[in-house]
Amino acid sequence: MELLERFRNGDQRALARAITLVENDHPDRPLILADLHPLTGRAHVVGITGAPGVGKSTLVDQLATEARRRGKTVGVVAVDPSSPFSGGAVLGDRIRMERGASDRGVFIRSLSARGHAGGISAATGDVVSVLDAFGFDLVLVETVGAGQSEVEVMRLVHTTVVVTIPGLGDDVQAIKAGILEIGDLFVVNKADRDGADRTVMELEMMLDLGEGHGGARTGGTRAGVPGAAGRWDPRGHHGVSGVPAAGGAPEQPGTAPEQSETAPAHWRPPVLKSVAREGQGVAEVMDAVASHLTYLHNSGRWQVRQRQEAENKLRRLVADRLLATVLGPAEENGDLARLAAAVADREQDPFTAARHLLRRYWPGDDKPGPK
Ligand SMILES: Nc1nc2c(ncn2[C@@H]2O[C@H](COP(=O)(O)OP(=O)(O)OP(=O)(O)O)[C@@H](O)[C@H]2O)c(=O)[nH]1
Ligand SMILES: [Mg+2]
Repeated sequence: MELLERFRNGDQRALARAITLVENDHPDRPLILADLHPLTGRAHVVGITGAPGVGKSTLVDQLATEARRRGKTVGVVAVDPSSPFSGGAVLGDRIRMERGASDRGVFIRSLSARGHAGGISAATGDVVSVLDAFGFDLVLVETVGAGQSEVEVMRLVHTTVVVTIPGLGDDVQAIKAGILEIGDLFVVNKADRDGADRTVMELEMMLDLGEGHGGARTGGTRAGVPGAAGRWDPRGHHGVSGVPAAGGAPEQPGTAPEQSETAPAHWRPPVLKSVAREGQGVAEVMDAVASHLTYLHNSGRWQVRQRQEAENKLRRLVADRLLATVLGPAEENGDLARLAAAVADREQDPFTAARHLLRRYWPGDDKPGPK
């Protein structure tokens, strides 16, 4: 395919086109993703999430700039729920106007949160894969927290940055409710406002309380805080359970930062302050993001995660295929609607109706037996 050839040669217009095809579920989508698969698995994918207006886009913008300063190329995906009418291209245009057009090491894409057949997380995952395949060192994913779909989007990433602002007592409660588990690092942005230190303290306390419960994605107790001055907390050096200790070489050449001998086998999310609008604290956030990547490699979590993601993908593909095989024809010839009506009218129970559909539409001779 000519498009993929241009893609592999680093043509950003081919990249944009590939994303559009994949995002819109074009018939070539499986072909494109299959073809690009060998090129994926190298980017460090970082999610930036938090309540509306806390400064995520500003921070993403600054992080992208900082990454470029460090010689890394950056792809950005913004899942933008606030522009349902325009399809959410606002942020991309803004950043592109500010710097993107002249810098080939940055690429920004907005995704509308609506209108994706397989759901926003699947669409985001595909776009992340395409950016990964294109060769960006860092892929930043901005999404508004903390609904279920955002949590799903955050499962796609290696490192989740949760952004909050001072004085949001309720926000801290919201964080406690769900986001605490998925945050690999916390940023109190708008630290130019009163109460930033207090919010940092509250978050630290909650993280200390949560220690021992383990994180949803890190999967172990969280200890080993990279302190404010970048030192590793000695708590990070005690016993490890179930995870190979530090020292393993990174699986993915070219993306890991300098391997640190002292990187902990446990990760306790650091809490940092920033004034994203002024660029303050951004380098420290970038350092923490890089430290987390080192931790993922050294602890063996990177590889575990890659396999998990591959398994999830396989499960989803098989499930989608089976659903389409069984329900596609049933939908077309009205069987599904007819049976649904029968169930709704209490003429038939849903179990019998489901068995009927499976017997009739399951491919091959090995029809599923009665259960
Ligand atoms: N005072 C102050 N304002 C900031 C800071 N960072 C961002 N802002 C402002 O906060 C507002 C929201 O910033 P965005 O970056 O658009 O926030 P967001 O979280 O991406 O917003 P949504 O995508 O709509 O959820 C803008 O007016 C920014 O200029 C900061 O550090 N201090
Ligand atoms: Mg934003």
